Amino acid sequence: MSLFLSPRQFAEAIGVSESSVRRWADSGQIQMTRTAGGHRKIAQTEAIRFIRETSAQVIRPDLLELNEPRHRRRRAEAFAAQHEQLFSALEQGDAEVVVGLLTRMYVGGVSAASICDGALRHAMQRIGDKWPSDKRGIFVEHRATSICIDALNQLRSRFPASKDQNGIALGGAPEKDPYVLPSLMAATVLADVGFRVVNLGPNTPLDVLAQSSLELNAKLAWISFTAPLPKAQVENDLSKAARRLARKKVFTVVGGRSASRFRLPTVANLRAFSSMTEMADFAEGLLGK
Ligand code: B12
Repeated sequence: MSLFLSPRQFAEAIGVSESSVRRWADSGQIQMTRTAGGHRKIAQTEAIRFIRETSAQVIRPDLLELNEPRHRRRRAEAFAAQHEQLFSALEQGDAEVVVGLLTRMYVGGVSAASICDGALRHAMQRIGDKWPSDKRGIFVEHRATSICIDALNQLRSRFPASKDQNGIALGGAPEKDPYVLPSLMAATVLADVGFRVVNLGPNTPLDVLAQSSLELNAKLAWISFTAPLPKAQVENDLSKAARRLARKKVFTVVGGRSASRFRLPTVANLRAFSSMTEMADFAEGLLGK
């Protein structure tokens, strides 16, 4: 929500002319502030004070965004309902519903990063928590993972093709890390931002990942850590790979639920992010968006 109104918005909200509002501001009856760009604005709290004190009649409450809390509550409720539906569909193995929900969210303006960090992550977390390691749990977990893989690939097919020939991103999860979804999510998010992506997936030796990134002239190489791998080995492999990539000015981006276990090497082009959203912001910057 914007906590400020333009003089015109305020004027329309109470049914007066914009010049009246400016006159009140000049005579100090209502306070205006200036934005960084030099535009005059009225804080919502100041607008409300003025209306109360002068008994001005509000004819367009929507312009004052006074209905906002209800909108926000409705939006939060809609989000919660979508999260719940996604969890049930994944738990019950209903692939069509999952694809439909993700598509609706995306078409409704939710970024791939928010879908991954929000609904998808929470649903998979609940599946992991609800089904501890018994046979039924393995079945539900594997089926849900497989549905998510299909759904993310279908979602990606809806993104416009990248026109930036230099914007290649390549990545995967390290050797002995079997997790498919985290790296696929990174690929999906980077494609949404506009990169051309190559996802090497789970179980990729980091020297192979570095070598392939250099061969393809990638701008960014992501590494997703989920499995609790031996610290010393990972730190050594990561340090070598990140240094190699940094020499050619490639950015190494690391993340994943076990990434914080490792001591990261001090390398100029290495970045660690805890969410897809943070990575997407950084990646947009790299593409100059
Ligand atoms: C599916 C699953 C499996 C499947 C994986 C199938 C496959 N091929 O992918 C299988 C069956 C292999 C499996 C095995 C095991 N699993 Co498991 N698994 C899960 C589960 C349910 C979902 C994982 C997933 O895909 N999540 C979706 C991802 C995308 O979410 P995320 O990892 O949180 O990622 C987010 C961020 O970390 C970040 N991120 C991730 N990667 C990256 C990368 C970059 C670059 C950036 C910027 C950000 C980023 O963004 C993501 C979106 O927000 C989780 C539960 C959970 N909470 O996630 C347990 C879970 C991870 N597993 C767990 C365990 C214990 C195991 C096993 C040890 C079980 C066992 N007894 O054998 C084995 C270990 C396997 C191994 N070799 O390490 C534990 C881990 C506990 C811990 N602290 O280490 C969890 C948390 C379940 C639990 N609640 O206890 N598992």
